[in-house]
Amino acid sequence: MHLYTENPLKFAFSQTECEYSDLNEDKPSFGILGVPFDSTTTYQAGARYGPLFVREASYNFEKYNIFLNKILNTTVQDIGNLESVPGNFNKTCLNLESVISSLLEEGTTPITIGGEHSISYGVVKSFSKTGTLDMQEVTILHFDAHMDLRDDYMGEKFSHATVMRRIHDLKPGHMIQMGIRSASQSETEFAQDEGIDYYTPPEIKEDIQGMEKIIHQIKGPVYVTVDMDVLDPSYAPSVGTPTPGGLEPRDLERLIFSLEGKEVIGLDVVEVSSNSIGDITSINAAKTILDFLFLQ
Ligand SMILES: [Mn+2]
Repeated sequence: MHLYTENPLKFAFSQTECEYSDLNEDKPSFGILGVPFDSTTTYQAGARYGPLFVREASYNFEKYNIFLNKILNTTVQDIGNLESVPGNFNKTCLNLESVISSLLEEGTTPITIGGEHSISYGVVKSFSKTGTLDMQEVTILHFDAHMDLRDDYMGEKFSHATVMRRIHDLKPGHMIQMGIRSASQSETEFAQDEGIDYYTPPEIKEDIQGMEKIIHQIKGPVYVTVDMDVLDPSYAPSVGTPTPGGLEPRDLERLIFSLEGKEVIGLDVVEVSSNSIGDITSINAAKTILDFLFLQ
C-alpha cells in the first residue's frame, strides 16, 4: 500500500477488500455495494451512473459532523459494483441476492447505492431468505415521492414503480412511507387497507418533531430505503421521476438522524441519475449515506 494515495472509485472513508485484509481487522460493520441498473426507468434514465457519481461526491464532505459533534469512526468496506445485466431484472436480482446474502452471512450490514428503485426488492428478499430474521418483525422505512405500491406497471410485476408492492409481498411487519406526494387512487386505498402509514411533505414540514418521534418509536429491525426523489427537484433534479413539492435536505437529515440507536439492518439510496461531477443530486445522496454512517 502506498501512502498519500486514495481511490476515488470507492466511497469516502471506506476501505477496499484488499486494504481490509491488510489491516487484519474483524469484518467491517458496513458493506457498500453499487448497483448500476436502470432498465425499468420510466422517464429520466441514467441511474446506472448513480454509484459512480455518489461515490465521487462523497469526497467533498468532512469526516466530522458538526451537528452530532462526532467523528466518523465506523468500519466501512466498499466492495464495488454489482455485475448487473442490462435489460434483465431477474438475472440482476439473482446476482444481487447472491452478493447481499454473502454480506449478511459475514455479519456485514449492506448499504446499496442504486440504480433504480427495483433493486431494493433484491436486497430485502435476501433478508427474508437468510432465515435468521423474522420478516414479521421488520419495519420498512421508505422515503420517496411515490408509493410504488402498484401490483404491476404497464404489465410488469418488477419495476421501480412496483417495488414497494413486491416488498410488501415479502410480508414485513410494518411499512412507513415519508415524503409521498404522487400515487394512484388504488395505491392509497391499498395502503389504507394494509395499514401502511404514509406522510406527505406538508405533514412532515408541519410536524417534523412528530415524524422524528414516529421513527424513534419503531421497535425491532428497520430496513431503510431512500429514493432521492423524496427531496424537492430543486435539490434533487437528477432522478428517474422528479416530482415537485418535496422535502428539503435539512428535513431528510433530521429524519435520518432520528434513526440513532435503531437496529438498522440495511440502507439503500436509489434513483440518482447524475451524469456530471458536482451534480446536486449525487451530493445529497452521498450526504444521506454519510449522515447515516455518523450515527454508528
Ligand atoms: Mn420515487
